Amino acid sequence: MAGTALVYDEEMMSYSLLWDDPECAIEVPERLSSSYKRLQDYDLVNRCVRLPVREATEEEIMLVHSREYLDVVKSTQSMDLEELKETSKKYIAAYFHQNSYHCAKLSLGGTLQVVDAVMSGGAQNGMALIRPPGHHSQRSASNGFCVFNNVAVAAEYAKNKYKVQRILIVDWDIHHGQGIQYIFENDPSVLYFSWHRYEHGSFWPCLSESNFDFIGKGGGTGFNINLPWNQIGMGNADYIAAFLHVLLPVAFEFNPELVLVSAGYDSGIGDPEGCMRATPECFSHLTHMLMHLAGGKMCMILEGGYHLRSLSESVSMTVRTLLRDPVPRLSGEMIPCYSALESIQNARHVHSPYWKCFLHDETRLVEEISTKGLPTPAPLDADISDMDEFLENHMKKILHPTPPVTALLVAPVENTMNMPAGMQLEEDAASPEQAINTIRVFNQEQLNKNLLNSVVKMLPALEKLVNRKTRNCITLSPNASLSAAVAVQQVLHLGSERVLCIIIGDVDIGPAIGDDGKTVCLTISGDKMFEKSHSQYQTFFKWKENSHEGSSFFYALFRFLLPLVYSFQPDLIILAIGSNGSVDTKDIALLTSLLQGLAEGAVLAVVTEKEKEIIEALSNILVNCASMVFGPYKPPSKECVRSLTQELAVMQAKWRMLQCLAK
Ligand code: X5A
Ligand code: ZN
Repeated sequence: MAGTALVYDEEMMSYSLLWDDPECAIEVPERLSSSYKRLQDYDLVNRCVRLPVREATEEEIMLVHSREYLDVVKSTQSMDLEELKETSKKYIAAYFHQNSYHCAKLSLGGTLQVVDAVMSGGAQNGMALIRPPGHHSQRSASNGFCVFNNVAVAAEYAKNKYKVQRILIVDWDIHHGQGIQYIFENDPSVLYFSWHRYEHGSFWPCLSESNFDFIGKGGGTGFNINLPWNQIGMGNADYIAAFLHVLLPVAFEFNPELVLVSAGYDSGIGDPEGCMRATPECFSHLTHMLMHLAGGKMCMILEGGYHLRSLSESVSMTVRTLLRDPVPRLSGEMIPCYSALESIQNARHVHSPYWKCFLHDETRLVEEISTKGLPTPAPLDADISDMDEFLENHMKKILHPTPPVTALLVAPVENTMNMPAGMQLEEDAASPEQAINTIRVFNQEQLNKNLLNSVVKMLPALEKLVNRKTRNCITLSPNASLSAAVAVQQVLHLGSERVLCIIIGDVDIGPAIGDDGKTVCLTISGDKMFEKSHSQYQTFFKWKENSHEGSSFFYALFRFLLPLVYSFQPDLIILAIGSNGSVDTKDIALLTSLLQGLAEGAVLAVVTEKEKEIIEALSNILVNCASMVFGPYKPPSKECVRSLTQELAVMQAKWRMLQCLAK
């Protein structure tokens, strides 16, 4: 298994601001060393494949930049202080030092090193800890501390060298990467997504083309997605909603071959520029979701991030997730704010002519109120007097030891399947008396010997799952939905407080699941359902692919399933898969993999014994080494959308992440 590449070199700390300029003073060399130090403290550096930096060549720089601009930057090497100041003044929010040119070449070269590692298969994914940053830089201009546009050059480089046809750039820095936008605005092979603090145009760089209605030009129309934040204080729920309702559906429809992330962390809590409140583990979730695109080929390229502790914690969470450690549970209430919903609604509306995933929901514009000239809101986090201390406590709270076992298999001894490396076979079994006690709530006729046998083997595994002795578990059963019902009851008994149960396929359900407020049960079936009680805790929709050339399940995932799960925030997930033909194995695999981002990966998959293909696919997902290729995806059929939309209406009043219209 190819791992995670990491580029870092202290050489890129050898330039800094030489004069007084409050705007540029935040971009300090320690941004790099403190991030690296934190990675070391978490013992993450050792687990990465270290790559050396190199200087980018002139030819590489000129993939995006003009000869004239390159010569200007080059000439700063031999300038004196006054000349450096003069040159810096020609640009907006830029500064040069005699080592700027050298460091900018290392920064870009380091970026290309990660791209090479990921594209050649030397690494699955990677991160470049570099400075100067790049996303504001333009063909012939430095801007916003950026000299060369690292990510834009990386995209051109990947297109030329590896013949990549579709690249997704995700810019989660809190500033608009207008440089990247300008470079690719006509180019349909690069899909650029940026969210940014905007405040109706009053926040730097104060450009009208940063608004949601700039969607690209010519052949590139529809391939530029701007999500402006019109208020400060956006947090975890807002960022996750933006991914679920705007970026991910389009990204899956686009089906990139490579993902580049302009990974700026000024969008995190405590940052003096962004004034947002997303906590470090939010970046784990964003990373985890993006890992399902492009067969996992993803390069994280550092951009901004000016609160050293927040930056370094968020960088660490990103790298941990690239290394496939469990994703911590998100903190805070999962309710997006009104202003975030306005932005999301508007972005979806302007893109609905170009992306079929948006065709099925009502979209309309929210009236824009200009707050230009109004006083800026009071600084946030006044409630957090010491941000460093807050972050230290916060990280202690959310980070837990990784369970010693990743995946546990519960199977009859005569099971002949090939276990993937890393999967552990459950040896313990409960006594038949214990099992009978546990399942006595069931009708006697449902209790046959085979079911009893599988429950006997499942009970000790549930204990290990609840007590984090294993991260996840897969169990084979003659009747998946009955076993799941037993499991729900048992994990609640063992102390789980919020259990999500998803049943796909057969709906031969035992006693009602989900009437206690602690359980949400969702059933997905291709057939007409029997009548069953229906509430905000028990829901079902019909799903059937009408062809086998590509599936459209991603629509159900992002429009319904994941928003529901993110609202509910389960501490354990039970996924029951009965005999079915309505949801493709690949889609069940994608669902399982995405669900691992919740409940710290505590997923119990209960699969009907005869579904060999599904058992094998899920085992590979759960042992955590499969870099599966999902997709390509096609737009959903009207029929599937209809059933899902009905459920949405019932559910979204309670589960607020489902909402994607402001009013
Ligand atoms: C890379 C980055 C910010 C420039 C802010 C200027 N640049 N006010 O975050
Ligand atoms: Zn920034």
